[in-house]
Amino acid sequence: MKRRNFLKKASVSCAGVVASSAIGSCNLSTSEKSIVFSNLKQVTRPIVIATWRVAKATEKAWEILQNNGTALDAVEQGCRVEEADVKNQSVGKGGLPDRDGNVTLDACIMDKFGNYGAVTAVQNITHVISVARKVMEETPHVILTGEGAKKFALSKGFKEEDLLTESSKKAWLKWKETSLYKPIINIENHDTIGMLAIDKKGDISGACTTSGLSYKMAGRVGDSAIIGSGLFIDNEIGGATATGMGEEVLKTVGSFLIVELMRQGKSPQKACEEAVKRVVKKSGERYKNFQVGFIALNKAGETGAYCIHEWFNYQVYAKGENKNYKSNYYNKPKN
Ligand code: SD4
Repeated sequence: MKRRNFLKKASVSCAGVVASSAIGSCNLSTSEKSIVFSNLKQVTRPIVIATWRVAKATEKAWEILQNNGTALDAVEQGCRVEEADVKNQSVGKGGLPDRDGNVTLDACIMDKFGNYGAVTAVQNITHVISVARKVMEETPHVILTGEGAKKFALSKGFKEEDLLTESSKKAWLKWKETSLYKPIINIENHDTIGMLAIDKKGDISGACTTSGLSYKMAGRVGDSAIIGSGLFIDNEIGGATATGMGEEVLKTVGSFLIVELMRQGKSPQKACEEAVKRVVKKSGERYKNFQVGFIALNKAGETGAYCIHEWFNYQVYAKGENKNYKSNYYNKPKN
C-alpha cells in the first residue's frame, strides 16, 4: 500500500489517530484532531530541532519545554542564546557585517495560530528574535524593517548596542583587502539558527535569526525573516526552516514547500530532500557553489534534514538527549 493511503484525517476515530504511548489515551487537543499525520506509530514530544551545532540553544529551549512552557517561548529563548553568543558570527552580536562594515540582522517567528512577525535589516539591537515577536504580538503589521524596526525596538525597551566585535571587524577588514564577493560554502555563511519546537501540549512554533550573508550589499535581505522561505509553521502539519544561500531559498519558498509536501503525506526527511532537489534543479549548475540546508519537524515529532553539500549538521533535543547529527546531502560523486 502506498504511504499516502495511510493518511488519516480529523474524522477518523481516535484509535486510528494515535497509537502512541507518549500521548496515552484519546485526549487529543483541538489542533491534533484536524491533523494529517504521515506516521503515528510513535509521537515524540516535547522536541526541539535547530540548524547547526547549537547545543546551548536547544538546551535552553528544552528547559522551557520541560517546565511546561510553550513552543513559542522555547524557540524565542533558544534563538536568543545564539544571538548573544559573540562567537557565532552568523547571528546577533558578533555577526559578520555587510560590505560597508554594518552588522544588520533579520529574524522571524511563527506561533501555533500561524501568526508571524519579522524584522529585517536591523542595526544595533542584539535580540531581534524578540523584536520580531513583539511585531507579531503588539503591532497590526507582520514585518518592520531597518530604522523603523529599530525605533520600534527602542520604544519597547530594547538596548542599543554596537554589534561589531573586534574579531568580526578584523575579518571584515581582511575581506576588504580584496572585496571579492564569493560566499564560501559552509564557511563564511555558517550558523544561522532556525529552530522548531513542539511543546507538551503538542503545539508547534518556529523561529529563525541571522546576520545574513557576510559582506552582503547594504540593504540586502535574505530568506531568514521571510515567511515561507526561511521558516514556515502550520500547527496542523509541522514546520520547516532553512539555512544557506537565502536568495535560492526565497526563489523556491523552501520552507512552505516542505510543509505542503508533509501535508501531502511525505515524511519530514522526504520533504526536505524534495525541496533541496527543487533548489538544485532551478539553479542549473550554480548549486555547485552554494549551500542550502533544510530541517523539518512534523506534528508526530518526526524530524528530517537535507542539504546540497556535505557538512551541514543539526541539533535535536528529544527524549532527554541533546544530540548533533550530520545531515545527508545531495552532491555526492556520481559513479
Ligand atoms: C541568508 N540564509 O541571509 C541566510 C544565511 C544563512 O547560515 O543561513 N547562514 O541568506
